[in-house]
Amino acid sequence: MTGSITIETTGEVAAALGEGRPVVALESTIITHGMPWPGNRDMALEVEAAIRSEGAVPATIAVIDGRLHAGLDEASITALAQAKDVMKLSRADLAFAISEGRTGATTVAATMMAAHLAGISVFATGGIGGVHRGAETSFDISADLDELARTPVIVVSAGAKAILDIPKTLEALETRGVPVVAFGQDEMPAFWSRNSGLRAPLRLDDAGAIARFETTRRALGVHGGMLIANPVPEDEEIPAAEINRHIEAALEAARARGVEGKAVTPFLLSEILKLTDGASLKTNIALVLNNARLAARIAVALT
Ligand code: PSU
Ligand code: MN
Repeated sequence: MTGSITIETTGEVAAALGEGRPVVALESTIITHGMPWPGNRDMALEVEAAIRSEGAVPATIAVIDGRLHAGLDEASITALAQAKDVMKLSRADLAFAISEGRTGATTVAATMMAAHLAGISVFATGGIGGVHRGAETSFDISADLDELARTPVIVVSAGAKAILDIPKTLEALETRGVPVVAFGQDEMPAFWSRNSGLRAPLRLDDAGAIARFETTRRALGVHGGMLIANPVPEDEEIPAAEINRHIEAALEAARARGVEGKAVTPFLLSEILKLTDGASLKTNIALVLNNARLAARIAVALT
């Protein structure tokens, strides 16, 4: 049997897509696996409000009881933020959750797939998955990187999470032909902090320039997505030297407990939350909000 999947949208999302108005996709793994309740629900709702206040429509992506949604109402977001046993879905298992009637949160990779299917070309998140430290032995490289190479969606992030190997992540993106654009600075940001010590491959300073780059890529027939690396606001960052100590401790805890596979990223994020006494969560929320605002401005500039 072949056919197409019905995407459930809210009236707000359906109307915007139908009229060609700007829409910004949002992922849900950050809600279910990235932050604890109730901060996760507050973050999800604040991010939606930030997108609306910039003149775009938010579409949070998730699979609920086997149905793929692009746009969730407040009650559904609240339910998802408290739900137990939610799958973490990437390219490998998005269809599995649908065929088995399961509930799953979408990672960057699965959110890009769903956004593209729904006709949404801009997506805001916190940090993408990438090449993990020690990947030369663990082979742990996020499917987010291959998705960026193949699916035409602009992903607005605060860079790759600093728990990763950022130089190797940049190399892997370069190999795959994914443009990485730092926003408003020369340096690649590192999620909780504005600095990584690495120069970003490209730099642009306003949403209009990003939209022009995207339309030029399309005109050239270049396939695939692009990554915008938007530094966290200065007054909300955790300086690199400070967060790096906690990252080292969290990585050590993960090794000691033998945490593997899909569990690695959620485990590290929750360890760092404990080690920083909640400061990492405050910064995480601030950077997602900052990315949502920029994504909305890019979506507006594209229409
Ligand atoms: N950024 C966050 N919190 C998260 C993630 C990113 O601030 O929870 C999620 C994203 O959904 C990303 C995923 O796609 O982590 C990467 O997981 P993995 O390394 O297992 O591919
Ligand atoms: Mn992995």
